[in-house]
Amino acid sequence: MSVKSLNHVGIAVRSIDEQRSFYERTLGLEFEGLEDVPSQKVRVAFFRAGGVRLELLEPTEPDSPVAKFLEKRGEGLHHLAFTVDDLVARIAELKESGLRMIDEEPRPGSHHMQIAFVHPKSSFGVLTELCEPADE
Ligand code: CMX
Repeated sequence: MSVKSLNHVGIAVRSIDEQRSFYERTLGLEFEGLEDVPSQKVRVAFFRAGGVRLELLEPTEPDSPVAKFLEKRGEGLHHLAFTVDDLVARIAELKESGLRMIDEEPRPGSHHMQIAFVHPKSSFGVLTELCEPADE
């Protein structure tokens, strides 16, 4: 399998409003907008950093995976997301090679992407997301 590119870096935050000006004003990154992702129980803010995005993730429910993460580890790097072709086939390859998938089939993510997560225990402690534009 080969990924096409690093799509975005996910950062868990308690409050997007509190952190937005650091990324937008202090670092001068382009703010691309806010989105609710009900399937993941998060609200996200995107910033463009060259060819890569930063995704700030704020939990919207106490049982959101990001709420659990914040409780356990605090704010900071949450996941890396890589763009792939044919997500269904990539998931099958990873499962065949013995990796533990959180998502065994694609599910909807932000930015009109279909996504699937590899369990961090199978990716050396780094939560890894594969994503594919939904209309491809
Ligand atoms: N990065 C690295 N390790 C992580 C992690 C993360 N983001 N989140 C959890 N873990 C680790 C925990 O520290 C824990 O490790 P230890 O057993 O060594 O303590 C282990 O994974 C299990 O974690 P847990 O707190 O017991 O939580 P759960 O098992 O309930 O869930 C996980 C963990 C990764 C399966 C869950 O967070 C998940 O399904 N994540 C994928 C979905 C997601 O994160 N969505 C939000 C982003 C959506 C988006 O980008 O749109």
